[in-house]
Amino acid sequence: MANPRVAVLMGSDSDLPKLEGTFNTLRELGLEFTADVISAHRTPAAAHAFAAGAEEKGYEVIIAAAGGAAHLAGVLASQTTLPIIGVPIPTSNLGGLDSLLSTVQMPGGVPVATVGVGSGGAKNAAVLAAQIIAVGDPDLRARLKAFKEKQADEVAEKSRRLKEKVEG
Ligand code: RP5
Repeated sequence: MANPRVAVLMGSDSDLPKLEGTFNTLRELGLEFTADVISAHRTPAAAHAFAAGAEEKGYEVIIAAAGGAAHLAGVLASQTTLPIIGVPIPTSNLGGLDSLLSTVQMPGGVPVATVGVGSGGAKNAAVLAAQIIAVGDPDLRARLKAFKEKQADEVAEKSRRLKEKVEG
């Protein structure tokens, strides 16, 4: 993409299927992004280097997804003042509570904006990234408003169908 404003990093390629909602929503909102695998534990030097150079490359927000001992978002947050959104990946051993606590429990002064575990969280990471960037981008703010209106319309349609089915 020509002008990526969001970097989506994941601790392993095994996380990719859980991030479908992130990528689809970034596309829907017209936000350009890059995606890569960087591990806080297996490639710590790459994690430090990416975060330290991200601002200079033009990124405005970093989304960091990891599971288990999920330290990627926190390690990135230690090296940059860009906003970091942490996505805790669901795990088969502990259900993602491990990922959630590892991502969210940051020490004071080094925040990670942590979204929920699961598909809602993956989608919300993209929406939150857009909302952060939209503070200085009226066009993106308009796209976000349209996105939320579409969501509301979909609920109204579900309500109509449900009433028809249940009430007759
Ligand atoms: C984390 O360890 C990754 O984010 C992934 O969720 C988990 C397992 O990684 P793999 O063993 O599947 O590569 O760092």
